[in-house]
Parts: sequence; structure tokens; C-alpha cells
Amino acid sequence: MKSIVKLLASTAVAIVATLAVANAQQVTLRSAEIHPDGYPTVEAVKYMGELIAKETNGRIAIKIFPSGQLGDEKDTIQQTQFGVIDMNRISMAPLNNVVPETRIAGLPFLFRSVDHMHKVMDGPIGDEILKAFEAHGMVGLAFYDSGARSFYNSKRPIKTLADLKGLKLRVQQSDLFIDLVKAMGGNPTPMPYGEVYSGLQTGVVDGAENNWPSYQSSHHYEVAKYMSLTEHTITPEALVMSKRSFDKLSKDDQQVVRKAAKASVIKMRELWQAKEKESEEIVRKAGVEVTTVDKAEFQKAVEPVYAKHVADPKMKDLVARIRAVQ
Ligand code: BDP
Repeated sequence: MKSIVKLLASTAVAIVATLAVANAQQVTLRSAEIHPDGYPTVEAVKYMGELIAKETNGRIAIKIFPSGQLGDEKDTIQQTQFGVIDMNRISMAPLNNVVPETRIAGLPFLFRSVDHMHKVMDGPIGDEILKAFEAHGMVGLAFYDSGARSFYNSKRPIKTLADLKGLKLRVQQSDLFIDLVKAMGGNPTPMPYGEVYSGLQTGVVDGAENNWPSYQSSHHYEVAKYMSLTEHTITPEALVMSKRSFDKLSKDDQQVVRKAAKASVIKMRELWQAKEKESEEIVRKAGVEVTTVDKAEFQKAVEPVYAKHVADPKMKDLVARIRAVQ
């Protein structure tokens, strides 16, 4: 009897010890996200998590906190740098003041098309920009699609540059975007994404700018029904990891994470294309008035943005190489 008790006791000790080891190796990466569950970026990161779980037999998992649960994008960037947040899917705009190279993503009319943007960001220039994150406490993993951004507002249809004049327009927390709206004659108001709906509703701002899926999923179209297809920037999204969290992983696990991030880009592009169409249909059906513009006039107006933000040799060279990509 005594020996059975002893045996059971030692087995229990062994099980507890095994669990402790398993627990010690178990990593859950907390990932920040401003969009709600179901949005393409959220689904793509979920997919990345599935790939990682499979590769590591469930040892590494991703837990996404959607709908801005961990704070607005500007705050989550800081927390990612400190390692409080392990992963972040963010727009490139709020990164502009932190990682200067990300400004290329916001430079107006730089990318000629989504196809051009893909060619640049999928190639060596994209890798160079991902690498630039490391000097700022982050590891750039991949870029996600985000279509083109256009202006919408609650006051009037924008058909010409003159129509935009004087409008109070929400911009992301980026000096580049502030300068962009100023150059077009609008009054830029930097504001976190989560505050834009009430800002539009109460008249704190007259309008904002974004792509179809964000315009729709944020319900901004309900309070700003004039959409003008300025398509002034094609700004991809960034998927990053905190360098502190990344450095804690083994070299093999780091590779697993990098590979899964790249694989999720393909998934994201499929989801994005479908969502863009769906969102455009929803808002058009809801009675949004969509206008087009002569882009040349807008392009001319933003020349001062280039004069200011593409001033140093590094940025000049980057922009020239991007333009040369066919
Ligand atoms: C959306 C981006 C999101 C930004 C948002 C914004 O996907 O990351 O937070 O724009 O305008 O297109 O703030």
C-alpha cells in the first residue's frame, strides 16, 4: 500500500514538473488592433496565429485584442516599443513620426497603383523599410493592403480642390498627413481613429479620409455622406513585433513567426479585395454621394509636402527608386 502511495505521489510530482516545463515554454503574443473582429487585418493575423500554432505544436499562440482594446494606435506603438504589447497591426501613418522611412507610405500620389505598391513593398525596398523598424524597438514583419485613401465629409461633395478649402478634416497622428491636408487647403485635425465618429457627428470635424472598408466598418458614412475619390495615398498597413518580445524567442521560433507573417499577406490580399467591394456596395446602397476629381490639380497642390518631407538625401533616394519601379 505504502509503495502505491509513493508511486502515485512521485507520478504526480512528475506530471506537475512536465506541466511546469510546458508552461514555461508556452508563449502567447498579445497583438493590438484598432479594427473590429472580422475586419481583414484581424482575420489575417488570426490566420498567422493558426500557422504558428501548427508549426510549434501549440507552443506559441497569438491573442488579438481588436477594436482598440489596448489603446489608440499612437499609444500602442509606444507600448510595443516597450514590450508591453508583443505584436501590432497598425497603419503606417502614426508610425511616420517614429520611423521616418514609413513616410513613403503616406506621400501623396507616390504609388501609381496598388500593383505598383505591391511591386515596391514585396521587393528589396519593402525589406529595407521593414528593417528600418529595428532601430526603433520594433521588428517589421510584413505589409498588409489598405487600398487608397479618399476624403469624405458631411458638408458638400468635393469635385475640385476649391471644394476642399476650409474644411476641418481629421487626420491620423502624423505630421506628414497634417501637411498634406494643409497643402490642399483644408484644416487638419489630428485625432485617434476611435474618436472620429463622434467628431463627425458633433461637428468637431467636417470630414476625414480613409479607404472603403474603414469608411464603412467605422460607420463614418452614416454621418459624412459625401465621398470624393481623391485616392491621394495608397498607404499599406504595417505588421510589427516588439523587438523585446522578438528577442526572447529562439532563432527557430523567430523564423516561424517571420514566415507565418509573410504567408498571412496572401490571405490578407484575398480578404481585402472582397471587403473593398462589399464595403463600397454597402455605403453606395445607403445613399452615399460619390464624386470623382481631376487628380492632377490635387497632385500639384501637394508639392510642398515633397519639398518638406523628401528633403534629406536618404528620402530623396528612396522616392527616386520607388518611382523607378515599373
Ligand atoms: C485605417 C487603418 C487603421 C487606422 C485608420 C485611421 O487600417 O489602422 O487606424 O485607417 O485612419 O485605414 O486611423
